Amino acid sequence: MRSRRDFIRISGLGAGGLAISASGLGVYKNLASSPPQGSELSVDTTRTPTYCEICFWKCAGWVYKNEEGKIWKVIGNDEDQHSNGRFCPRGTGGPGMYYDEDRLKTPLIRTEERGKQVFREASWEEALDYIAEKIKGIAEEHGPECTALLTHGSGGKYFGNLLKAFGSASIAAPSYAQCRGPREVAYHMTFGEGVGSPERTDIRDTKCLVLIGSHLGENMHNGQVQEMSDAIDKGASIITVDPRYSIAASKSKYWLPIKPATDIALLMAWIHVIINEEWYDKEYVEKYTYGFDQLKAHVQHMTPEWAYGITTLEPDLIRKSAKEMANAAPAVIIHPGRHVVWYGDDTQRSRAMAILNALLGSWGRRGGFYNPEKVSIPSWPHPPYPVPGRTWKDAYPDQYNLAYETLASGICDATIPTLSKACNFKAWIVNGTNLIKTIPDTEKTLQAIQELELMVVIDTMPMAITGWADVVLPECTYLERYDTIRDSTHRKPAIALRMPAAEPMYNTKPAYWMAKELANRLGLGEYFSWNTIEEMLDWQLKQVGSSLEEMQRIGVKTFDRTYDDLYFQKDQDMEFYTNTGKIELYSTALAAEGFDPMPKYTAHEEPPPGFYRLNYGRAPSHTFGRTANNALLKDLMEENTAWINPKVAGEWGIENGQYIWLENQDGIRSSFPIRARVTERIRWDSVYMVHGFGHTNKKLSRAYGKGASDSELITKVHLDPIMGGTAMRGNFVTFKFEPKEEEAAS
Ligand SMILES: Nc1nc2c(c(=O)[nH]1)N[C@H]1C(S)=C(S)[C@@H](COP(=O)(O)OP(=O)(O)OC[C@H]3O[C@@H](n4cnc5c(=O)[nH]c(N)nc54)[C@H](O)[C@@H]3O)O[C@H]1N2
Ligand SMILES: Nc1nc2c(c(=O)[nH]1)N[C@H]1C(S)=C(S)[C@@H](COP(=O)(O)OP(=O)(O)OC[C@H]3O[C@@H](n4cnc5c(=O)[nH]c(N)nc54)[C@H](O)[C@@H]3O)O[C@H]1N2
Ligand code: SF4
Ligand SMILES: [Mo]
Repeated sequence: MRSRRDFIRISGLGAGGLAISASGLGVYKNLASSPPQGSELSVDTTRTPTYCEICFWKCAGWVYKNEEGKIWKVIGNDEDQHSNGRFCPRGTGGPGMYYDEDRLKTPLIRTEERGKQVFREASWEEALDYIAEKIKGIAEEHGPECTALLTHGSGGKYFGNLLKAFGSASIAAPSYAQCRGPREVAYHMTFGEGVGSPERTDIRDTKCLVLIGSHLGENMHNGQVQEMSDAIDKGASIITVDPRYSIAASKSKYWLPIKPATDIALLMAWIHVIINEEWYDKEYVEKYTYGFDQLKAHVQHMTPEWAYGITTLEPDLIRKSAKEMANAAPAVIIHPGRHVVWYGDDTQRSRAMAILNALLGSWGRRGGFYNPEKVSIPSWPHPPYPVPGRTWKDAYPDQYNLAYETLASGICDATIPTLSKACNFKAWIVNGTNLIKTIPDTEKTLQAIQELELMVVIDTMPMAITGWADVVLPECTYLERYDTIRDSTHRKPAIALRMPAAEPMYNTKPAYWMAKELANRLGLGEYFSWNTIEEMLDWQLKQVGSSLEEMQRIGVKTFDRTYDDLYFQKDQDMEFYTNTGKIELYSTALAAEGFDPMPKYTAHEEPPPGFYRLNYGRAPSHTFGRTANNALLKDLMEENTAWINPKVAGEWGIENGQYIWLENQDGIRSSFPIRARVTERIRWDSVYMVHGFGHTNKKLSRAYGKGASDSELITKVHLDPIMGGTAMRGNFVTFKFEPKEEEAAS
């Protein structure tokens, strides 16, 4: 077994720099101090607290400045459960976002047709007046419900307050229908509760971690990766199911190189073995679950031999890995994954994973899933919100009744007028989400945008989405602003403060300021009745026994748990928030909605001849497309590559390192070439690439044209009938050796 140091070092080293390693990908790099360069001797010892916005793990840290008062580096806060005092490579590179000279610098108003990227600079006064007038007009004509908010990131809370005050409840984040939605629904159906973020997985104390796709180590969610490497050090075994030899696979006792799109067959065969061999937790199943007999009958034909024919995994490997889990139970985790929108039957795949956890008794047990707790921060008092006449859901009267959150793609689709859509949107406020690259089927997203009377985009960088905006509002970076208090769940309830380490550069402003200014212009000032953000935060913090002054000093405050209920107590009687009050192996809610109450395997489309399944994922040093232009992180990885199996590369005559173009089943060719990485680490039937490259906005001087975009190639979307998740892995690519003619000519 490899040591922890071999696995990954997420380090909170002091001055001078940070060693980053993500073994397996060869990302070894010394991130020197952030620009402007500062030496250890010239450190200003004052530090201000923040939490990181480079991804959504929200690690809390400290920002240090150099003696000229310039932001120098960000390191983890030792008190923080998300980071344990150590930032990941991306978080350490955060100052690169602040110093990026390509940032949006002033409000912009579009002067030509959409997509042409011709804007004029405007004052804040003018831009905000313009938006308020437009939105008022749209509300008068179509109702306030026709404005939607699409948001990902901290400032969304303020725009959410604005929108609800205005009379619309259509507020969506792409982290639901494009990410973790199916798993949340599946866990609700099974345990009556979702998984949440950070995930409630007790990886620290697990004896067996089963990763279905989840590529921890490349998926660099900080505390989780640290816990995984600690668990490995303590002897935990890892089982990875992945068609690609991921970093996690390289640390695994069992790697199951599954044929893509067949996971449900494997999961059902595992369930079969665990039930038939009587390896399940009998007491737990008896006491807490509903539907065991139906499940047992349901899986009888789903033998490892049956699954072998589907998954290409040897029956013996299926049995041995099932035994490994059973031996570790209840300290075993079938990891629920996070980006689970794969093939359209994703809620059911997530259900199969949840059922396995239930059979092994890991929910509510040490080394399985813990019961998280949070501090609830009260909202600043405001009048009640008006009740909207309709919402996005009215566009889908008989669908997605089990979706608990709004679907970003649902809003997008409902914006395109068709007879069946009862809530057409006329205005979008888009905050911190690059929808063009984020929602699959870009053509459709653009069609929806063309239907809008107004699209306001709040961003820090000129991205694909800002090019389509009517008004662009430049937000200052997370290092230059106060924000909502982080109150996410964890083993212990805790809060974290973000405050500005420096004045906003250029003519940029924080989201809370923009939302309040817009509220004033829309006659909604009473929903933002605080005078200063400091006044509001101090009031909120005092309600939970802290203060702004205290949080400015300590950054993170951890509280004791209310009850000793991190895990179930022995023989404890439990009631779960499901229809039966039990953990539902047989889902009564799914049955009531007309869906299969227990998961079934159904075959998915195979690649046509000469095509390969398009597979994509994360790189340790980047977050989606938001870091590609970051001067510090670009050095760690400047472009993505297309992983191609040597057998396939040989057939096509593709050399390692050669630039090629990918073209999908619908004839869409990547705008830019991508370098081939010929490697045994990918199955012959798939091609793998990291998401977030191939930027098309020329204003991104470092990222423009570097690598290819998976989003462009994801034109076919399979909707999860249960909750509307947009599955992205049913696309196929082939290889081309020149750009499309029109691009070649230009
Ligand atoms: N560094 C970094 N870390 C991140 C992020 C980031 O941008 N950068 N983003 C964060 C976010 S928001 C999310 S949602 C998570 C996503 O991270 P995960 O939830 O871990 O991602 P997935 O897309 O589920 O998994 C990708 C893996 O699935 C494998 N795979 C592809 N097809 C199949 C299949 O049919 N079966 C199986 N078993 N495996 C398959 C791929 O080879 C790849 O290794 O990462 C988070 N962490
Ligand atoms: N093809 C494809 N599509 C995917 C995925 C994939 O792997 N492949 N992953 C899916 C997943 S798991 C998720 S969670 C979503 C993520 O989807 P998004 O959150 O849309 O991801 P990003 O591309 O990082 O876009 C974030 C935008 O916010 C901006 N931004 C960064 N910081 C700030 C800030 O402080 N304030 C403001 N106002 N803006 C800021 C960035 O410049 C960028 O334009 O994408 C989903 N879509
Ligand atoms: S995991 Fe890394 S990028 Fe994400 S919040 Fe933590 S330090 Fe920032
Ligand atoms: Mo995500």
